[in-house]
Amino acid sequence: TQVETTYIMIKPDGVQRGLVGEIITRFEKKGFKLSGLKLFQCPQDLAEEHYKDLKSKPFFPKLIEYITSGPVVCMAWEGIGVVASARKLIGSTNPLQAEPGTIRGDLAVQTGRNVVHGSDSPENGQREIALWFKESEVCEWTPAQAPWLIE
Ligand code: DAT
Ligand code: MG
Repeated sequence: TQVETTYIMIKPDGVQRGLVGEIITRFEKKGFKLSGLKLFQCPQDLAEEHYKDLKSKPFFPKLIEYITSGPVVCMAWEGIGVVASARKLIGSTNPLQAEPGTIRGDLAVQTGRNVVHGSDSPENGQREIALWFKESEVCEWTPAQAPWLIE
């Protein structure tokens, strides 16, 4: 399994509900490395670009309205197999179907208010990080704990 980077975003409901620390903690505790982090008010055109694959869906206008309705927390997380692992930590799209122990399973009830986004492939991880971050906003660093996580 490769070292990858994924784009994780705490959606406006997660920020409004005071879940920022709780959500970041889950990725930190797992052992992934934070390489980008900011609070950000997403403009309409960026939201549409991010979700461009869903443009034809009936819920698209509401999705864009939701994502732009307040600040989001943008994050880049790096690690071995982080893309698929983060999707497991996040849980199913519909929070009522998400397993207990996952972020959505523990913290949300509705698909339209599912508190967090995670990239669905390493390619989309790269694409989304380039979309949401300037190059200078992503840091290259080595956590002190690295040798205690990866042999
Ligand atoms: P995920 O966020 O789990 O990757 P997705 O990429 O299929 O799910 O959809 C992106 C977001 O769009 C999702 O988090 C919530 C919204 N969405 C998806 N399916 C929906 C539906 N059937 N009704 C309302 N919103 C939906
Ligand atoms: Mg998706």
